[in-house]
Amino acid sequence: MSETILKPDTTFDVEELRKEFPLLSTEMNGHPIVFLDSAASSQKPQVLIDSIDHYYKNLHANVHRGVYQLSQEATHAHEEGRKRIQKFINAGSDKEIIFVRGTTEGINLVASSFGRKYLKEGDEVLISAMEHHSNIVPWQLACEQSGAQIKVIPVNDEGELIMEEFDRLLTEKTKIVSVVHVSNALGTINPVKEIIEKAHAKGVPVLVDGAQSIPHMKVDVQDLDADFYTFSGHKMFGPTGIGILYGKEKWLNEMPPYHGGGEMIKTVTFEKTTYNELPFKFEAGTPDIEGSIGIGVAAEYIEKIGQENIARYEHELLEYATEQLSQIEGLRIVGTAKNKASVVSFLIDGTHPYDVGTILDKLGIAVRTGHHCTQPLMDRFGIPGTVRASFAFYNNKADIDRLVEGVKRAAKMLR
Ligand code: 7TS
Repeated sequence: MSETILKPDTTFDVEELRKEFPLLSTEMNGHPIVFLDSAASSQKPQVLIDSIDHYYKNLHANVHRGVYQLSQEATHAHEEGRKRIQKFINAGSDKEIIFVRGTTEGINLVASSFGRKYLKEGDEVLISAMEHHSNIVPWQLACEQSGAQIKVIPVNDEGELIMEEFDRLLTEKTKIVSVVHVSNALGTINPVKEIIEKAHAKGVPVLVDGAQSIPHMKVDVQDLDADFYTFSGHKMFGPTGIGILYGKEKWLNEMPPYHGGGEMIKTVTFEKTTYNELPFKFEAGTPDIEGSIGIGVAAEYIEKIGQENIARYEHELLEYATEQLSQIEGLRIVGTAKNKASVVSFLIDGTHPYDVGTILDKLGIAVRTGHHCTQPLMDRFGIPGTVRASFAFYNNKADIDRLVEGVKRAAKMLR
């Protein structure tokens, strides 16, 4: 195993941490797995697996409705998960933490509910050219219904937002800005604090897609002053099927419900329904209880390792990977922003990303290939897609060395 890249003045020991992720000791196609697709979904630590096991063996009952002790205990664990997330992102109140299925549902909720209340013909929704499809299509649906229009902040050749264009596009027609914090395809870290400040100066709220930022850096929603911030459990070492929509209380109180059903009501008659208070107004139906517990466990796990440690270590991995991959003849990195998270997207002259990914798979190396659900961004760069290696704190230098060897081999075979 390679030595830890981090300086010895931290308690972070990557080799020890790796042992906490059972899947990292398995094989793929007869080779010890090199997992470089954490941007799609991260692997899971034993502590999370144990918490889910414990929940189903000891705690399971439906929440918010039983007078009996077991249901009250399940409710307590579920609400504890919410409080852990409130603390994790420093939200002002746990009423502002809505459990959703993931980032996709978080954005759909805002686009649908905010859209119904506030968007009308002639209004504009400002997004960026590097959005994931899940931050494009929900707004297209909202615009179709309201007659509003989408405007797009362009990116430069390095894959950074052109902020002068943002300034120009932010007008009195803009009703909401919805931007990604960290690009899943390029790794660019966007200046969301500056975006929020400028939007607020014109009275415009901002939704931030935090799917790729939450696993890699400290996020403080009050410091950012974000109106909405959304992310997925499965990308932050937590379970699938759960995510968070943070929203400022004042917006969530004004916005109409998204889904209708049990839990989200106060009283129902055939003539009229009154809605429950926050956060339940936006949580119709039996929630993902294992998920709410699990995402809280995952958040505490990240805090225990320390987001500063994670960010610093991953930055070193990114620099090492960038340097090593750049030496391969004919390899071009797509996305060279100054401020980047641990994603390296690349192309090799004369090869197709899919073929490179297939050869890497045979060598036990998991990377993502394709458009990464960012087709408009790929169009901007005039490419069909890339090979993408994305790192988490459980990756090490040895993983990158195996990637570099694999890419060299693929290049040789395909050219
Ligand atoms: N936003 C960003 C920036 C993402 O990277 C993703 C998923 C989503 C939204 C949607 O998240 P979900 O959990 O609701 O599916 N990104 C990726 C990826 O890069 N490869 O697979 C999924």
